[in-house]
Amino acid sequence: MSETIAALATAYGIGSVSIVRLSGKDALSISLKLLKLSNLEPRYAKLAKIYSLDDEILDEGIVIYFKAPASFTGEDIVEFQTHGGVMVSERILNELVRAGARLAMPGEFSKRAFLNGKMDLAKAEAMQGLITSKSEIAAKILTRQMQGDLSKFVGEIRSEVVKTLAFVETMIDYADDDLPTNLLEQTKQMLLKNSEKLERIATLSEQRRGLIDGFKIAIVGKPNVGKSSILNSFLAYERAIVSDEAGTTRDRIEENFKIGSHLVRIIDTAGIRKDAGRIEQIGINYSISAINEADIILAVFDGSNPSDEQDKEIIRLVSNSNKKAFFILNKSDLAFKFDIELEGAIKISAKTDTSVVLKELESYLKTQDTDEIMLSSNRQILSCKEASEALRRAFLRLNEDELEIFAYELNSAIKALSSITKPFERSEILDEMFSHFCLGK
Ligand SMILES: Nc1nc2c(ncn2[C@@H]2O[C@H](COP(=O)(O)OP(=O)(O)OP(=O)(O)O)[C@@H](O)[C@H]2O)c(=O)[nH]1
Ligand SMILES: [Mg+2]
Repeated sequence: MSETIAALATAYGIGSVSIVRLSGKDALSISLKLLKLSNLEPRYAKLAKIYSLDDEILDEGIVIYFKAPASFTGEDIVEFQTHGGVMVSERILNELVRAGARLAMPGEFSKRAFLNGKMDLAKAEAMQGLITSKSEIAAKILTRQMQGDLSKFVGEIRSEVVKTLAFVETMIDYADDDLPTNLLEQTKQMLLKNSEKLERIATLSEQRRGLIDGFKIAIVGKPNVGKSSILNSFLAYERAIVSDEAGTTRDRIEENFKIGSHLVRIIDTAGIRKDAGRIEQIGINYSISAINEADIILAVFDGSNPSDEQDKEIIRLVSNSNKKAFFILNKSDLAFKFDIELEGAIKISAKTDTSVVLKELESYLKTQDTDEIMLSSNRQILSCKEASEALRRAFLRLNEDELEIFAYELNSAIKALSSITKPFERSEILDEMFSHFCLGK
């Protein structure tokens, strides 16, 4: 961490202000060179001219110096608030590099903050999740998580397990007696309770990944049933080509839009295509992959025609997927001829109004909102599952009176729990984790 790193901290593109961030032991001296100043007062916003090393003026902006350790990374940081757009900040970055800094890797500022003890891993991941979160509720949960909710939750379970382990190790070392029965019972309860708690939070978080990543909704159905018409109606513009020719949509089309407080991603697929009496495998594959990827499926049928084999295939695929699905009988402006009873099916005419589908989606998404703690990365989910399983195994060992293996399982649980918040020894795991962070963060 001896190098001084620099990066654009705001999004790359047009905006009124850009922030260039510099962190490391030479941050101040490098900045002073470009500012032609002899010093900067910590935590004071200073309006200053920024020069190149060749004395050319690059911009005039606000400069703020955060003296170590009272900064985001725990190192000296200087932030340059420059005029927005791409060119000004890029020129300043180039000069910072010429003056001795190097360009930061994605997540490198956060990684330094972590290594300098400014935040634990749970907080770092909550911060990253917050930046990319796709729903108001996720933003709420993750803000709380940054304040330490998840660390507290994990810490409490960890300390209960540590206490038990300490006690058991003493028993193994110093006593031949059996554990007192009331304590044994208490320990068993603790193991089961915490194993369930961890399992629950992992499962909930897995099911609700969409809160952070954005729920994916796939529109599937055979050709010509009105899938693209529904997409266009949702987006309120002609995004996809609609025609009475079966197989109009060949590629998959993806768009983001907001339903209630959720930013969702909707996928319009090519559907199952029939070719010379043979169901084309490629069409089926399109539908299957969209169904697998999606959190929610809109299975569309043409209500003005009797069902056929292809409709049945869609129903089968959707039912087997175990995903949340809405059945939609489209073309309700025409005479109704569909002959399969689909529970809860929504009748619409994409030509006139799809708002009832949006309402159903919105109320379903609302049911996914939660006030509970959520794990914001797969890494956290995996660690919680590992800890939960280790506690369950520990419970079984205790039942069989195998105290040494019991202690080993408790250790595994503690290790898994610690990995959520506390340092990993293996630096490549850290590199892997922080590399998914934004540049300049
Ligand atoms: N009468 C009526 N026609 C509709 C309705 N919705 C769609 N259509 C018509 O059905 C035809 C097919 O619509 P699309 O939206 O292209 O259907 P699709 O499912 O995307 O078709 P592919 O892309 O070929 O798989 C077009 O001619 C639409 O105008 C509806 O509610 N009522
Ligand atoms: Mg289409």
